[in-house]
Amino acid sequence: MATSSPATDSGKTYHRECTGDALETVSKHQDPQSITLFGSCFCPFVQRVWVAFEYLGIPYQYYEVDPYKKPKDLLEVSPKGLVPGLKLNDYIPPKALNESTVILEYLEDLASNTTKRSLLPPVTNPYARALVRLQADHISRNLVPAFYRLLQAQDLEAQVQGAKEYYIALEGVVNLFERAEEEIISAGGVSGEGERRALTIGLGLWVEGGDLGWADVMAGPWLFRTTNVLKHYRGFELWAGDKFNAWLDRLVSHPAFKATCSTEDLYLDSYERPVINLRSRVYESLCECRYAHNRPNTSQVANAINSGRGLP
Ligand SMILES: N[C@@H](CCC(=O)N[C@@H](CS)C(=O)NCC(=O)O)C(=O)O
Repeated sequence: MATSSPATDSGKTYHRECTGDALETVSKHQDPQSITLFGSCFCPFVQRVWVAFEYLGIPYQYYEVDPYKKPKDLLEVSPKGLVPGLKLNDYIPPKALNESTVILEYLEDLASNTTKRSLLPPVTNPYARALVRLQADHISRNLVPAFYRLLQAQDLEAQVQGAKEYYIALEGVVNLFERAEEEIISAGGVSGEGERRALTIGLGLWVEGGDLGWADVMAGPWLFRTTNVLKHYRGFELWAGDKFNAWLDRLVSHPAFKATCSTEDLYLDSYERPVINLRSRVYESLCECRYAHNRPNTSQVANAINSGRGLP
């Protein structure tokens, strides 16, 4: 369950370069391509998009940026200076896209015309697609904000409450996965293995024998950070359900996901700054001050959660 944060700030800060498997992937994606992915090694919103590039087989050049410094080339592709951003180099002049969920939709459309891969159930099964979108909606509106509320909760009471809310959000994901499996596969009177396999398409790794799906990509980066960042800073343990754990194992070891993962230290170091520093009221007022002067290196996500606003 929740515990309070480590008492001291060791001064670690976010990394500016990937490590481990992610670094290897970056090194394979340095040549110019039609699409440049503006990413940051620690960012879960970037990881979402990055996993989709890998899974859908869309060529890209990876370009590491520091979103807290707001370099000009990042602002050109993402008006708020948030990562991820895409630069679409085939247009003259180049065009741009931002917002992880919009980018995901774009990549899905692109792949349907090129690599023919997809993270969603086929268009011939609109109800299955809608159920997957319900999962994605819950992940965006409940799971991701609950993750940050727990991570940024400072006193023990708020952390316990945050942990409860995060469990409830996780349970909501599981219920929606179960619903899709039940309604699309189990209740359909499936006659053979071939039909079962066809129906699992796009339902994601929750279903045994399934492949990576839309909701896996939407939630995966935060689930992964639950196993390292939330565990380390909040003592948060995921419940021991066999099916849940088997799903999570399949997800974090899926080649497209693994290819985008840095080593654990990168995530622990990168989240120390908001987590520990926000404990101190003195630092909180400094943060406010930086924000008011619109200086970089104040997280828009952290500010939104602190003030109860929706995520940027
Ligand atoms: N809604 C955005 C959120 C992206 C986001 O918040 N990215 C963070 C890094 S994880 C960022 O760029 N932060 C810079 C800042 O807060 O100024 C999306 O889904 O793409």
